[in-house]
Amino acid sequence: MLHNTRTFKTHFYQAYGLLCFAAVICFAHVSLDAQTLNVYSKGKATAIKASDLRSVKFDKTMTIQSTTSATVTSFELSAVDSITVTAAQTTTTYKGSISKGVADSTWVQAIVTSCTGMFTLGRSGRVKDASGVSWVVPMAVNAGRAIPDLYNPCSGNNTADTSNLETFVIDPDGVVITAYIHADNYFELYVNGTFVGRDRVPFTPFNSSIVRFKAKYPITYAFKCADWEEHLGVGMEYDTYNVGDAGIVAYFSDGTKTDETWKAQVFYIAPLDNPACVVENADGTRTSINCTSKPTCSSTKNPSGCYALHYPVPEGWELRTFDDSKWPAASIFTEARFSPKEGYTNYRGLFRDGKFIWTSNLDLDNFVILRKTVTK
Ligand SMILES: [Ca+2]
Ligand SMILES: [Ca+2]
Ligand SMILES: [Ca+2]
Repeated sequence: MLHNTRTFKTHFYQAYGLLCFAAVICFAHVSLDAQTLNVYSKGKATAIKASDLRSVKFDKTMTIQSTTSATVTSFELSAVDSITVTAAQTTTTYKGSISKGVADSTWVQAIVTSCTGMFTLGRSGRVKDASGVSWVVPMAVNAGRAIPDLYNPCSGNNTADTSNLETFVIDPDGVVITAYIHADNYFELYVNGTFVGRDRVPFTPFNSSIVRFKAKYPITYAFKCADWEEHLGVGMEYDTYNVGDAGIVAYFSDGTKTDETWKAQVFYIAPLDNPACVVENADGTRTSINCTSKPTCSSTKNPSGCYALHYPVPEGWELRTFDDSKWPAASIFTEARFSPKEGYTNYRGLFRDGKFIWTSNLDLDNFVILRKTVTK
């Protein structure tokens, strides 16, 4: 019997302990609904969902019968390297909500509607999670004031007249600050809880923005940002189903700049072959850093096989009083990785030493909020 089968490794005994073992192993006595039996044989892994298991029989072979079909899977015991039981990921495992496939409704979000350069119309979409709740992707947009472009390839260089730039008054007794912002692809800026404005171009071309406002210290900056997408709900773009990347750089004339002192939290992660790669921490933070940025659902151009994770935006995220102490620090990326376009490279002097920031995952984290409070 099995005890004498030396080819089984320690893993097996972990699995073995979970199973109701006899000549026929009956799973009715153990709750394996959320588990998967993995059999590793000759370097190849076979995964069987516990819910699909009818029986497992050991003789000289390991024979697995399915509940859903007449399928019988057999392994030569001498060729089995190990057996493990892993917890399968189900919707109930996550604080985030899981959707699968592309949006079931879409609408145009763009302000710019035509362009002679590289132009992709910005569309928004709605995807439903398993419980039927709708999520706007890549993020819900504030349809208010659009910030002037510093640079927009559609309309030519430097479309903002900085001498006549309007000053948006947030606090009448505050100081006047000018901000320069270059985002891949879209941002909204909130200062001291007030919506200052939004990026004119949600998707491409890659523009940059300039905005002047009056605000009083301590000043809380909050960017709501999206890596825009064409295949809405699955985080991919173009006919190639490319996984798009993101990032933002900004400099404020009071010396504030984007850097690692900002906080960054993700609210929409896609595309994923399996949401199990996303780590959710007890403090409510999460990271997709362990997830591949080249999922199979992308490389096989199969958006219907892609998953996404969505998280609700907490009340008051833009306010000075909002507690972001648990949020992860922003990650810094090199210029080569971020690959800024002319909206930045033609105006390096204005952006000074602002750094390229995002959450830890520039590829899969598509809706991100970045925050920083400056005290003077
Ligand atoms: Ca933009
Ligand atoms: Ca992306
Ligand atoms: Ca992008």
